[in-house]
Amino acid sequence: MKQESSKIKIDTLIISDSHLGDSTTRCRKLLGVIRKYEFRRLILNGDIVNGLHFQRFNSEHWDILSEFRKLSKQSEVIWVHGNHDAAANILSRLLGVKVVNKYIWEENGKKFLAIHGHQFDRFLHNNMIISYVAFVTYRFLKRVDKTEFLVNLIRNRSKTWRRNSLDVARGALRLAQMLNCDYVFCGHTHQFYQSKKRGTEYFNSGCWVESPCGYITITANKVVVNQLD
Ligand SMILES: [Mn+2]
Repeated sequence: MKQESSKIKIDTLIISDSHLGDSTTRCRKLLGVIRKYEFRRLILNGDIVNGLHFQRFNSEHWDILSEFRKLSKQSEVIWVHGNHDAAANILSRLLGVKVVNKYIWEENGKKFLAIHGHQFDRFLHNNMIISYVAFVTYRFLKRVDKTEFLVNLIRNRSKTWRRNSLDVARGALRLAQMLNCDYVFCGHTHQFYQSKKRGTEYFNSGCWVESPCGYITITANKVVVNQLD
């Protein structure tokens, strides 16, 4: 219990797109963040694991999963389904976490919504095969190009990527307004992004497989986007 007191107290921690099983996940940084805070609620906002490829998990990937298991005994841990979370239903029982398609909670008079965001990605839905090829190519590039020069170039130049980021924000804001939510949180695009529409605020929590990586903290309705190198 000595350790607990040194932790920063927050209401909610949101992370997304850790893609555990991918060799590029920033595991140590992610573990550092999970251990730095004391929270009542941890939202794993999708694409936490990379499909069903458990053989690709290294010891750090497993460490993170066992941390989730530990946390689920003392706080609320919610796993929101992402498009790469094929393993969520299997793992959730092991970890003792709840798996949902979207999650709504209320606190301090405000209503919050967490949803991964692939539901609003029109390109992904209309071009399943192209999307898959693009994803595999992108992952390959990330593996061979250690400097991430090419990956960043593609990501920054690609109109599709930018449009997806806007699509997701727009779709998420629309749903949040339908559900009378004040805040909506997504992942999926791997890009930090914030926007606001008629009083509803949208936040994208980025990812853990590229720089910058990061996460979102909420304390007394104050939302902070934290970016790490
Ligand atoms: Mn996704």
